[in-house]
Amino acid sequence: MKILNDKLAKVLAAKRDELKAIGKEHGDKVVGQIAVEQVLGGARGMVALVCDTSTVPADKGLHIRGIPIGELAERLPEEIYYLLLTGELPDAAAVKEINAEFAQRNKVPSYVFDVLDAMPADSHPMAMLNTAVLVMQRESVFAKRYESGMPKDEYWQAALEDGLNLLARLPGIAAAIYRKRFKKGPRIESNPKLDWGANYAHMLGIDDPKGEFKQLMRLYLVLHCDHGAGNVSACTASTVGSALSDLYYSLSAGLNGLAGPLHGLANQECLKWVTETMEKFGGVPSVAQITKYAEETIAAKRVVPGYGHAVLRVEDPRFTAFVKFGKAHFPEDPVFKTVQNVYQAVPAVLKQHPKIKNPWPNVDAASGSLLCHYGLTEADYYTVLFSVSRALGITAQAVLARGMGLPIFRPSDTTTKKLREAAEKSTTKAG
Ligand code: CMX
Repeated sequence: MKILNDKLAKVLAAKRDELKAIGKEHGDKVVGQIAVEQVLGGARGMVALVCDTSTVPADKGLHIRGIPIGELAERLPEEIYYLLLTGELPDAAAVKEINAEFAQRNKVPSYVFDVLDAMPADSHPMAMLNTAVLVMQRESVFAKRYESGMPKDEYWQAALEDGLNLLARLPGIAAAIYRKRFKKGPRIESNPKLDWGANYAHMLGIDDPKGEFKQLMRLYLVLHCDHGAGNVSACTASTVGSALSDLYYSLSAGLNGLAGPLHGLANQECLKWVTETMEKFGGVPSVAQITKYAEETIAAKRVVPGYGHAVLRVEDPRFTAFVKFGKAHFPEDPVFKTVQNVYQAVPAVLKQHPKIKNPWPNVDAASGSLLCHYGLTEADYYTVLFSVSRALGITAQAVLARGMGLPIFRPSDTTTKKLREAAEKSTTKAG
């Protein structure tokens, strides 16, 4: 891992100096204000985290290290991992090194499969994945080295070891969960000749004569890799990691957050909503029929999954990239056509409700239709795919956080009474 280690050592040393200098020169300066509605509104818009891996401008969507995600859609997930960590795209030698590391580290301890076998057969695939990650905690290099007195400036190297081991094993674990949970037959051995995404596709066992499903998996793993630090899964993982809990604890914690229907589970909910409309109307529903169904969903005080976002105020570029893939490969697929009709119908419905700040599709609105086309129809599994990808960002953020020496996370709280008193005293309005 020489190339990546050497590069990171340089990048992180510079980053530590930069952060120290900012803190020393400007530590007492004010960079924002907090309105009462933010305190009551899930800390929306409060800047309290430092994250260099990616940004999500509300009017543009995900950028990885300054590069719009749409421009990275043809890249391999391994390249994106290097980019997330170092800020630069890798050359061929660096990609080869990461692939070799993944291939060398990918053996899943057999007790992981014993634990999965012992779980109830109807366990949610996300509960299975997060249990598998957590049960491997005894493998943590960080935890072992911490116990034997590791100095602070080596934390990032130990976190990188844990990150690489986890990323190497996750596809095999995730594929095994798919095959076990949905009775697809025995586990499929990994193929060391394949890249990370293609190997995951191979181990899932989806029939793929033209290699298109492998192509989709690479795209899927790139598009979901990271989304800043404020989202539930990244924020949870970094909070847990800030206590120096190792990546097995922190990744599992973050992915438990991803398993919520307002976050990563929305891809499962979205496909279910789309197929519900198809069942209700007996085929590909018209825009008018979907409009009515969306209105009924909102009237029943439910959300339309795959639409809206806490930060974005435009169509999610990851949705755009998925739709481009569908149009190029199977424009006539009925589920895909329904997703496009949903896109024609739903924003107009959501715009009727001024409280909904973003009527546009997010990443989860189209992905299920593409997976379905290739036979991966089990929607309950979709958040596991999302998780394997998001592990790239979460583990990269952890390496950087340890390398930058970020402190334990400890925001402050207030009581309802004190909030009211402070608000009544304040004469300043946000803006
Ligand atoms: N359908 C119906 N109502 C919606 C909605 C949607 N798609 N999006 C937002 N709203 C509602 C909210 O539930 C909220 O209602 P209440 O005031 O009654 O609680 C109101 O509009 C205001 O919400 P907002 O400020 O626009 O959005 P939030 O930042 O509170 O929430 C999100 C963002 C994503 C949770 C929300 O848009 C949503 O629930 N969308 C559907 C679920 C989904 O697709 N989640 C995946 C997001 C991407 C990801 O993290 O993976």
